Amino acid sequence: MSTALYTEHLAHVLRGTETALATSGFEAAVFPYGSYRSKSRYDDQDFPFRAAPHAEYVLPLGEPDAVLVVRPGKAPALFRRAQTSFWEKPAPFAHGWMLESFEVRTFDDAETLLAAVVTLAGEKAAVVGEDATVARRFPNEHRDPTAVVTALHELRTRKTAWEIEALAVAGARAAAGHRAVAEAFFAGRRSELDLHLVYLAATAQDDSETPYKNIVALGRNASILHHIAYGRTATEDRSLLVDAGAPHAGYGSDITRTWVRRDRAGAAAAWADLVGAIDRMQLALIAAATPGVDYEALHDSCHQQLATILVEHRLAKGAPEALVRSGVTRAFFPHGLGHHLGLQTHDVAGKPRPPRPENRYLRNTRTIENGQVFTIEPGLYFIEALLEPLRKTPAGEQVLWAEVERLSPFGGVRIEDNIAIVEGAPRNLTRSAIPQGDGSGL
Ligand SMILES: [Mn+2]
Repeated sequence: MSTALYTEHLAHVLRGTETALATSGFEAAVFPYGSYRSKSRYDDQDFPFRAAPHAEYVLPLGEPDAVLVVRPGKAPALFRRAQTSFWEKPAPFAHGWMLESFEVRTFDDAETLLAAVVTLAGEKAAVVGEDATVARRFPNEHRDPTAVVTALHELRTRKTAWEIEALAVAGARAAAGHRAVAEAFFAGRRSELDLHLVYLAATAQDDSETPYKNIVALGRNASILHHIAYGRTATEDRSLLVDAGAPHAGYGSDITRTWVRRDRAGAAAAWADLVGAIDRMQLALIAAATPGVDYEALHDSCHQQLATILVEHRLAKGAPEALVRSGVTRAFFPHGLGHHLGLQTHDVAGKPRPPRPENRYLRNTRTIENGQVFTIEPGLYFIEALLEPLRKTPAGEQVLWAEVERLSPFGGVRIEDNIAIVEGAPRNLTRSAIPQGDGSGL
């Protein structure tokens, strides 16, 4: 990745931070990376470390106990702890060259480090992040001031060229895992746990390093939207849903693929046809994701198109508009079309206003703009907990239950790509690295 792109990114972030400070009466910003957190006060084990996104936005260091201080017109300062423990040693920072833009100070103990942070930051510093050890050194009204936090989150909704590159690299890394899992699945019977481990090996990730817990679901388990209780035994299931990402420089990809082992004119063939229809719809929705389009309108359009697919695949009957109005499409597709993506899998500030009540799980209500990165992830599932109540209502008469029964063993389909809006057009960061189609092959 280009050093020039990062230099440009850093200048943009520092400028944005300075503006956020100036408009809210602060003269410096303090961004702690955070510390290890205990799993339980009765235990001495910690959760795997996750660095605070506000600090990572400036420098993706990923290091516990480090603190950044940003002051207008000055080089940003990085305060680090010297690594003196003989118990453990963190992985070296993979992008050491980035440190050239920082004034780096190293301290043997936490107390001296914090005192130096307070001194350099001065009396008009805003501290942004959850690290209580650092925050309590500053007056209450200086901790996470709403105006500063809101401005920084707003800034993060429009990615720099460097961030988009990082997300593309994170996507390519995840794609290698999706490819390996698909190959293992097509080669023969495997358990969900086994496929999960294939993914980790192919992406060179430890489980705690994935941006979010992998979802690996065979057969009916694909109807569990966040299935992470992996089965330990190989099954005869002909369908597989994998929702898994990978990190790069603090940024994480978020990709879902649905695969199917076809059979001759049996239910698996019908299922692959349905996956193919969802795939064509997903690509059409991506093509329609251009600046000025309201993301919630895209979500609504998805429901309209899903209704037509339900009718065409003989899962429901009647007018598509009626299937949307009566809530039938929502029983098959209960989640949102997508969310902003960045340092956080569900990135900040994607929802400046709540969605309409019928779209309650939608995480993106922004108008699409240049620089945004978001997912487009339509799905269709056979979820017992949603279909059973539907069956008992008048709207349930529009559903063709025999076909629902026949396809239920395949669980569900979700197809998720990561999209960057660049120069007025959607750029798919995912498709060139991992195909989808009807899911019956790579
Ligand atoms: Mn997602």
